[in-house]
Amino acid sequence: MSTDKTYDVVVVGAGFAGLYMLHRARTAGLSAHLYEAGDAVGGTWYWNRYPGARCDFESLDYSYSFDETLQQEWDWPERYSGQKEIQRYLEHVTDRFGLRADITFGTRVTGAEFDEAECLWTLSAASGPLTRAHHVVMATGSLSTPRLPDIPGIDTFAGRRFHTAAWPDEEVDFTGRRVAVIGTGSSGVQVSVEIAKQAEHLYVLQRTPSYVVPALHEPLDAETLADEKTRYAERRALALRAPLGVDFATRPEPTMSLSEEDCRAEFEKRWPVGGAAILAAFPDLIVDAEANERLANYLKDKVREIVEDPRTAELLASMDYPVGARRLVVGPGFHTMFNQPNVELVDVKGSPIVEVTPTGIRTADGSYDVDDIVFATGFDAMTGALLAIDVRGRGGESLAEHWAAGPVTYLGLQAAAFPNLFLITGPGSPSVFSNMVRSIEQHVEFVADLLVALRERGASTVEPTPAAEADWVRHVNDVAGQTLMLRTASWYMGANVPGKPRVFMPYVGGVPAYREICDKVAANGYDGLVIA
Ligand code: NA7
Repeated sequence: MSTDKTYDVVVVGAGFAGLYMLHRARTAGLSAHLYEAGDAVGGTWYWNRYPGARCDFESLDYSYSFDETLQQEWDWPERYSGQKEIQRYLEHVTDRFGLRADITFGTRVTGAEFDEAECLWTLSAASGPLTRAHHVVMATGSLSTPRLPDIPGIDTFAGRRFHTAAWPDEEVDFTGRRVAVIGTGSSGVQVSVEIAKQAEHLYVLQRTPSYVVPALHEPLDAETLADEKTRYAERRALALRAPLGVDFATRPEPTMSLSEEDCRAEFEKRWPVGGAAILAAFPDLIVDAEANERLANYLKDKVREIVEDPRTAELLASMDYPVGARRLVVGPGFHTMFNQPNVELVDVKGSPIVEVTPTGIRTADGSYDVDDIVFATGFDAMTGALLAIDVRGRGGESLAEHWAAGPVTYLGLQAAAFPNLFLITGPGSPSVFSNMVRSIEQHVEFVADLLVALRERGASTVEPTPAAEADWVRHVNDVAGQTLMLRTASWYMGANVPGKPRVFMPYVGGVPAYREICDKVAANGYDGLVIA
């Protein structure tokens, strides 16, 4: 590949963020190109094609809002879309806006180096230099670097081994097989429910139990969909005012102003609706420990109601942290699944995994012979994909060096000494603590407007001041400290990756508060950013 071409913008990653960024850059009249490691668009929704992979927000919310015709013409067949449907939607968006011609697939960007004299980034892949660009937008995803745990003997296993986030293209049949699923986060919960339908025996290995809620998985018939579409503008407007970027009709009163009975009645109303609505029942559930405990107790009681075996129920209900401090898992059918005779919960907190053997898994007090192991063991979240690229800014400083003590950014969008480098849903943005698509649209629009402002000013670089970066990191931490989010270790703070610095990464002040801050920054001529 030649490096002769110099683009205004190069985008890395063809998920929701990268596709929209490419579109906005082109509409702003900028020359732009996108590199994608996979062979198709989709990002998260391209890689996570395990059975049961489904979005935990309704598609009418988890979809682009920037184009009225697009949202009117696209018909979501189900309320919560599965992976295939979301992938189909993103393929449609790619063709509808003519983006494909500006995308190179099958190319993993491995390096990005800033030349201070020329004010240009050079992007490279393992095969060598790719191209040059004035601006680089990393749309590499928050949960895109899968993690295999450091369990001794993993490579000795003689059966089939899968990771939910690197699932094979072809259908995998589990009929008649003994299967172990390691992990009970969103992926483990979803995949287990599907595997249990086929497997002769399924062991679900649980270390930390999750709060799991149902979801109203139902087809959207033509009439319902048409009705929803007439109210799309209102739905989108409400979403912009909602902390999670989805309107859940949160009651205005603080939880503890109601009796326990009235709270339970509200939770009970929301339980069959499913999804994160229950966590948004009252405004203070993630802030007030007593309020949170009411919800926690309600959710634990639900487990005991559903799961017949009392020991299994107690293990599934043994959460010792606030609801929402780890990602609430939307997993219809998960608890009921444990009433099937072929499904068994294995407590690997009480009896940790010691090793993987050629025939299965050995824990401190047992052995489980299996044909297949499914690792639903999560991601190096928020920084993994960025640090997998050798990014070098001013003075040759690497992003890895800049983030040695944990990721630092201004607004989650830029890092000091990395001019013209932008992150979409980076650490310090609401990203994983919001409806991703709402956050993505806001970030992309902010960056696109900024690029236009640079062009209008005839400026060649933009980067945050170290002071603005430090202030933002402090603010993100202060906001998290006012919630219950720090009361347990989680991937939100890098705790699932040995050696990763513990820094709370998402901005949890809510999508509207974040947007207001960004809007003010822009209105003040881009406070905190040096434009030169
Ligand atoms: P998560 O939520 O990070 O879940 C990973 C799970 O794997 C979690 O239950 C972990 O337990 C478990 N795990 C990881 N390593 C081990 C070992 N060594 N032994 C036992 N169990 C282990 O990832 P997901 O893919 O489910 O979901 C990620 C996000 O994607 C989700 O929040 C949605 O936003 C979509 P642990 O908690 O570490 O005790």
